[in-house]
Amino acid sequence: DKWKCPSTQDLLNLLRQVEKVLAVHEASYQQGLRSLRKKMSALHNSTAAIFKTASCPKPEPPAHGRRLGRVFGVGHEVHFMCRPGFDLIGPRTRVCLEALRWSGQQPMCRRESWSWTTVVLISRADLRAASPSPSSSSSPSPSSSSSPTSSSPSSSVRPSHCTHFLGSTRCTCDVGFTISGLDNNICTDIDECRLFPPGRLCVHQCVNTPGSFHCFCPAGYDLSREGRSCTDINECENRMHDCTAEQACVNTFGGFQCVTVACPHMSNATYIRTSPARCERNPCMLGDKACTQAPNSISFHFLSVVSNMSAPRVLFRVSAARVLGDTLRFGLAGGRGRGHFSVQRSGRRTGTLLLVTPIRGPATLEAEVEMSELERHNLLGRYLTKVTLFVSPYQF
Ligand SMILES: [Ca+2]
Repeated sequence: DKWKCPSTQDLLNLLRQVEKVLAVHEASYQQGLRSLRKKMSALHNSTAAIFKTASCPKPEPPAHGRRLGRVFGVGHEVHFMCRPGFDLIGPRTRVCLEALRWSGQQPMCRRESWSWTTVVLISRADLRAASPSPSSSSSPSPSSSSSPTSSSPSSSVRPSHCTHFLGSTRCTCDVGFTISGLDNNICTDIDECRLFPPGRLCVHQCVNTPGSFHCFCPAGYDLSREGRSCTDINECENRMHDCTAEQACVNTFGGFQCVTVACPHMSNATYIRTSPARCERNPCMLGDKACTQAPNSISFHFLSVVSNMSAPRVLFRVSAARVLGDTLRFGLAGGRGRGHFSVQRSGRRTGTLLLVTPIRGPATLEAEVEMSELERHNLLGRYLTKVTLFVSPYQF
């Protein structure tokens, strides 16, 4: 009786144990499923929320103008225009950025200058007719008087606040206004834009407003937080560019450029792209001298600078990673606008591309820096670096 038959009781116990284990597994499986469902639904809700709110706040139309465009989603544009007789100051188009704010700044409509002057003259005449003559009251207690406010807050003429005390009168004006030269009762707007030399108050454009002023930036810039200088918008990072998949987007001051890196086609040598901005020569046939004298590699670099940068200044450095020969030579091989550049050695293995004269933008210049390696006056290799310089139309 080596094989003892298990008793019914033993079998029942075993079955119960198996049942228990299964029940535990089932419970934990159910719990896992529940938590997975919960996570899925949370994820679904949050993505739905993102898609629902992925739009910029509704942009207001400027006073005396209108806004075109009703879709405020990311990447969409709105356009602005002014009523006849008004000039648009600021950007004509704004794009909803991924940060859920509009590019550029809110534009305004300014009355064309001739009609602006007319309005100022009329309101000044109205005020003079309405304002009482300076009182010569000898009342010992100070009394205040303000001219009737026929002027709106947007008027460039306002009544002064005068205090009469013991026969003398002191008149003050609101901030941004000054006593008019003719009449103590009238305050005229200070034109801050004329008070300061161009570029001092606002880096780009200054527009005088009654009691204040406003700075505007050209398209491609945002007004900075302090309200006077302009910050370039990075169109490449904000996906505001229209470069194709084969092109690279290069951010520039005031815009962007779509660039294509194409390897040269030469009769004596062939090239292959080894990285987004580098081409290398395919191996030459033995004894093919024309091929071995063609550049071993061509690298492409794109630089963005502002207009009228002071010179001389270093733009770019070219270094040899490893040197096989006994001599390295650096030189300017070619490119558009050669007169602006020079190449100097700045170390045993390094050459420097210098800007030698300032460049007034907008302009696109190219410089080709060549590094050649020699061993006992025999050419071992040539390495070309093509530098493209995008010069902004502005000095910021
Ligand atoms: Ca830009």
